[in-house]
Amino acid sequence: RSFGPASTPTHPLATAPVGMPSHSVDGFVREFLHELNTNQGVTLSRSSVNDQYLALASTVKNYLMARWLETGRKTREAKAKTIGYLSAEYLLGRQLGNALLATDLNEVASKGLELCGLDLATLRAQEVEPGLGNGGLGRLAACFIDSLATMDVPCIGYGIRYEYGIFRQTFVDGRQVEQPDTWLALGSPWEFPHPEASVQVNFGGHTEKATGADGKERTRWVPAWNVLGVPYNYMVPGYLNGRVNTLRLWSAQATKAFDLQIFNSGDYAQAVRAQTFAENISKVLYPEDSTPQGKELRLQQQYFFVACSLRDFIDNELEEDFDLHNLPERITYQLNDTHPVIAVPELMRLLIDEHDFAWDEAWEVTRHCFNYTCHTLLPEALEVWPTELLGRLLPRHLEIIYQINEEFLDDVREAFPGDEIRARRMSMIAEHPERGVRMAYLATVAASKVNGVAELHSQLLRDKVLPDFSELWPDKFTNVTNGVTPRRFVKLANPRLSDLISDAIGSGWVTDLERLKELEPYADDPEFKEKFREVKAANKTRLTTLLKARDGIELPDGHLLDVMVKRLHEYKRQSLKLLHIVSLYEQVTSGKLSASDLTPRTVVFGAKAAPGYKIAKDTIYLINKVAAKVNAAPELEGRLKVAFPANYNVTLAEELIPAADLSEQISLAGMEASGTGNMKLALNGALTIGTDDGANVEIRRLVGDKHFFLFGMNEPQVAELSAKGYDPGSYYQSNEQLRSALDLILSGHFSDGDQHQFDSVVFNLLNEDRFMALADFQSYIDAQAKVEERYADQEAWTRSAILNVARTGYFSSDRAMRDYLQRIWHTTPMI
Ligand code: F58
Repeated sequence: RSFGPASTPTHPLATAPVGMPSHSVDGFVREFLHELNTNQGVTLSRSSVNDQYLALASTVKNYLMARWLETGRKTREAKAKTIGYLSAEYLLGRQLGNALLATDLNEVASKGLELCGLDLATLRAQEVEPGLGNGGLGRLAACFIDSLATMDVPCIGYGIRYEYGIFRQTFVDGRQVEQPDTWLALGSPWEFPHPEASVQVNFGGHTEKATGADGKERTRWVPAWNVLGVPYNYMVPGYLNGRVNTLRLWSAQATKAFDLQIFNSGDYAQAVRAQTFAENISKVLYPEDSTPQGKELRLQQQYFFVACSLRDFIDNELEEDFDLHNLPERITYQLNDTHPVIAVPELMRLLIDEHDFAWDEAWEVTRHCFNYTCHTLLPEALEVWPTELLGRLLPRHLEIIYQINEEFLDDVREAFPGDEIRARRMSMIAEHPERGVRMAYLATVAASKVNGVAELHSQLLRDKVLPDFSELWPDKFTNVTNGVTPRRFVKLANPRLSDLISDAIGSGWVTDLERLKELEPYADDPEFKEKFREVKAANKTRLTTLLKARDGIELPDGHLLDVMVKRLHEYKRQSLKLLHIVSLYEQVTSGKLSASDLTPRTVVFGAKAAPGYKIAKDTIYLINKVAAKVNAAPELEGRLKVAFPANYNVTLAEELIPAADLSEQISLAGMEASGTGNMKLALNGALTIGTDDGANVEIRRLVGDKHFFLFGMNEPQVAELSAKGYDPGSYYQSNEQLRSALDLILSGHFSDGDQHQFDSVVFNLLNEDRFMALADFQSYIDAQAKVEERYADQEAWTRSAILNVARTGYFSSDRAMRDYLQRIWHTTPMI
């Protein structure tokens, strides 16, 4: 630990606050050209677009720098409580646009660049987004840190600097093919590496008992190998408020131990392999989005970033003489799902083994430091680490977990005397199919608060996933419905709508989204409605231009844009949407339905499948095959079109969402924890067709039944059908429209005559259909008919769309953060 100069500085500039470049166009141009020359080493006339982008990024960083440094100083001085957000994923999206927005530099930059003969949009398009997350969970973390910075709350986001983020999806003959995401290849201007502040992380080995000089027996962990965690800092700017928080991502590097091995063994090649081995830890993001793979490397990743993060705060953020008994006053760790839960035994180990705490003292501190957010209901998504693996990789942690479990089960037995079955049920150690640690139970026991991410989800979490725990500790459980940042997903993504809103109600909504309510009267204002439609139409044109250039996709004019964007998963039921499309195609091509009766509609899919998830990948293939037929059918020309641009990511979301008319949120009730795409689409004026699931429930309550197309079974009905025995075949038999659609797929029509190409998808639907797509089919079709009816009345549709915007301000991540502050973190903003 050594910060600052060795002796007191005497130069006046050495203690002066860092200056900020001027906000004038001239000042900006000077700064930009300076960066181009000194950072990129090129003149403007010889610079590439990448040089220009990198210089622009540096320029914008310079504007944020003084604020960043000042934020750190202010927070340390105030000894304010910090939120330590522990997340294995941050799906950040591009940084430049957000940084320009946060510093109010858009206009200055655009004018300055124009004077240099450059175009801001071209430079922005050069940025490769950091895709360090799979989907909703990772994007939520990114929204939350944006909101905390904007609300002036001290927060450090901790995570992993994956060298390769979520794979780049390509389609080869309609099948998904994954390419590595080389997001760092063209430079990474937003990060600040600090190799000098690296942290050593140990693994493996064994534990020993040793008696110290004081006669006390202590446990010593004798690890077998270690790696270094190198911190990379990223700025997290608040919106126009001068606060810049930090996101600290850890990168794994080989330690000196490996150098020593090179020296000793003389086997250079072997030693370099050891180095590669260490660096593997932060090499790649696991692309599984709902069933965690019990892979050793994944556990290494989890412990790696958590160990670095805990050490970092204690060693670098707290005062040197800080009494760790008071740790909960200075930090509260939010566990983003179970991925960072190994932090619980790690903090216990630090306190007991390295800071000489007694067990009870350590537990007292630990249980006040952590809170846990659960993001799922699928049983297969709950992490269980085999004790064999945990014990081999982290022997001391496994001992600590066993002891936490023992003491916890003593409490259970005391609360429920004689109920041994309950104690076994609640044990953190599962015995089947193999002995393993149930990370969700460990998290629940250690956390002060446990929350779900939407009302329905939190209720099901209490009643179905963790019922014994909620009975024991009813007050531990709470709900915080998710939210999304209006900066990125409205202001940045939809500038036209943002201007229209601000012209009507002022610009306060950007940081106070409930003010969108003030738009309600405009839903009946013909002039506003006309402008609202113009905004949608212009956003569709923007999307059309992009998709043409990006994917060679032609979007027809004037269609209802029907959007289903999310990871490909059976429970999300892309197959149900597909059955709708196939059914329309089948009816029109067989002459049962006249194409002129269809509302002109373009369905846009965006979805990545986990690389090892066969049915999901086959569904992608089927969507592409159906799209090819639909798009080539002359009868459907101008009436129905299916577009599936590859590689849906945050950047594409920002283009698609503002153009959408209809938002598809069609998961089986009780399966989607919350959803956040549903919120983004509603806020951008799309109407939802959705089930009573996740946050859809709350969206519908807020926008009103008339402005939401509800269909399908609700959760109790699903449970009832399931209990009584679900038979998908009976729906196939009894529903002619459904049967014709499925038969058409089975006939090989979409697979060049191959009748078995899509067996995995279709047979699964017919025989198992775990997520009951067939049961909800008719209800979905009926709801789509209502969509078409409403869309035919453009005045009514626009009214509903405006009311969706006006009534969904609740879904700001600022509100979610306020809820966490009040109900979970018990702290307040610094101002
Ligand atoms: C998502 N989970 C939920 N998990 O599915 C979604 O309903 C919710 O809105 C969102 O979290 C935010 O709360 C999710 O994205 C993952 O991607 C995990 C990645 C690692 C393996 C397990 C799933």
